Amino acid sequence: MFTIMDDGIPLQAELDLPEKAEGKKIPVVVLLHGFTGYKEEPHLLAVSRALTETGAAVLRADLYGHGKSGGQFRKHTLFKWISNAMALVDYAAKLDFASDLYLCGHSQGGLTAMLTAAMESDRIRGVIALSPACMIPADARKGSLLGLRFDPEHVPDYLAWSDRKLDGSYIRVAQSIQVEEAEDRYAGPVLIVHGDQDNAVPVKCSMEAAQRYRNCRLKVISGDDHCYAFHLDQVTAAVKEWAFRYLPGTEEGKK
Ligand code: FER
Repeated sequence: MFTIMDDGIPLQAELDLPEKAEGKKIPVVVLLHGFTGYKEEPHLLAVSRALTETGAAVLRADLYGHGKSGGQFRKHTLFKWISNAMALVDYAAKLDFASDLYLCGHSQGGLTAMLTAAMESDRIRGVIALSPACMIPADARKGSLLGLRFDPEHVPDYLAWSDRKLDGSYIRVAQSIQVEEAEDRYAGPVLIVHGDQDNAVPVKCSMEAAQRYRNCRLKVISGDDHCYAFHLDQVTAAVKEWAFRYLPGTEEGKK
């Protein structure tokens, strides 16, 4: 583990490398976890392994207020996560072995990857969004997050949910985000993977996003949930297949 700083906030990170890098330039994928997630979640490790097996490097990090990184959970926002993602992309771009850069994220991290790719469309060559939580901004505008109702025009100081709190700033930031605009601004290739039994983020969100993107492949995993408890092998197979096609230098069957 090592530290990447983002404007005074330490982000704890790991770099996963292919077994044989052979001193050549390889693609680097920045991998983002979801809400309450962390960089060692099993589905993230599986996706990272799938990518390194194709010959890419993966930079995984705990984002603001999560895992071992700095910041308080209750004070995290999508703006802070976008800033973190941009800092991670900056770090990846400076790696001496880096060729092309990619963003991958799960759920709220998938949404963050989509939003950041739109801002960095000149240097992000592709996006892998795993069960992306695209509905968060619209839900925040409707006054419904985490199964809680609130007045969207009089944002509460915080939402209390389970034994945690989430400040109103999370809601205010989410309300300001236009996901469709980000989808329209990104012309590179996108892979979206989503289980059709996901109770946290409806698969319909990904169907809409896939329609809107100019160049998107949607892989719906039949019978799977938000973190792929049932068919993680199908997720990693979809990621590998897409990587062979869109990450230069990756190879089928490469270890
Ligand atoms: C919500 C539904 C899903 C929400 C967040 C999520 C903050 C994120 C899920 C994830 O990242 O896994 O209402 O509100």
